[in-house]
Amino acid sequence: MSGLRQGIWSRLAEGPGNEALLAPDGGGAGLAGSAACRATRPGAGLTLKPMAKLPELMAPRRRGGTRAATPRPSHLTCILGALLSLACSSPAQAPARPAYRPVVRELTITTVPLLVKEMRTLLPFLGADFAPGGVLAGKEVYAFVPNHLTVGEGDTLRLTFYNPEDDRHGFVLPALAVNLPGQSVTHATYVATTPGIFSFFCSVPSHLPMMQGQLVVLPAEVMAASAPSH
Ligand SMILES: [Cu+2]
Repeated sequence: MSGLRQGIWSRLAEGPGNEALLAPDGGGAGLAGSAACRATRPGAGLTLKPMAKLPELMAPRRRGGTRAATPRPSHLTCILGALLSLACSSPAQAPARPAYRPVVRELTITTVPLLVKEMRTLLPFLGADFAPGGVLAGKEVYAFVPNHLTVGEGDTLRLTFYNPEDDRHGFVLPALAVNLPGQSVTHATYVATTPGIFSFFCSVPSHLPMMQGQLVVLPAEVMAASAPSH
């Protein structure tokens, strides 16, 4: 045993009752120096005890011997103490994020022709599609661009609609209906008071079901949780 190690053993063995922590069969030596383990033994100070006791302490415990009668700290007590110490030293919980503050969002939506009758010269197959019995009979394909909007609960949406071609459209949301004349720019305001997923669509029947989209209104709690923490 090195001099340093011997010195450590000597100091740890000196306290009354500390021999239990150092006993080879006790397994408590690893915890002997921890604050948690010391906390389970109030008064177990480092008062002097002759070094001559050490061989006796390190000797195998006799079956039914006197060492069994010596009060010993429970290993479970030491472990629980160590865990308690770790829990007490863990950092405090992060402060709660501030509540979401609704914002004003400027959103621009353009109505775009995708497959319309005016394209039959450019795309000859459309002649068959728009003919009676064709897959687009009585319809034309337009789109709102963008057709998916995501906002926060309580946000105010300042909507600007561009309709560059000569057909009329209409933008319909719950509690909102906006007429979009041909070759016009139209403004509207909408307050997203209710969280959820809401479909919007064109009010012209021949443009359905193609011309539609979704407005996603995220709950204020979700918006607060996704906001930067600084
Ligand atoms: Cu339309």
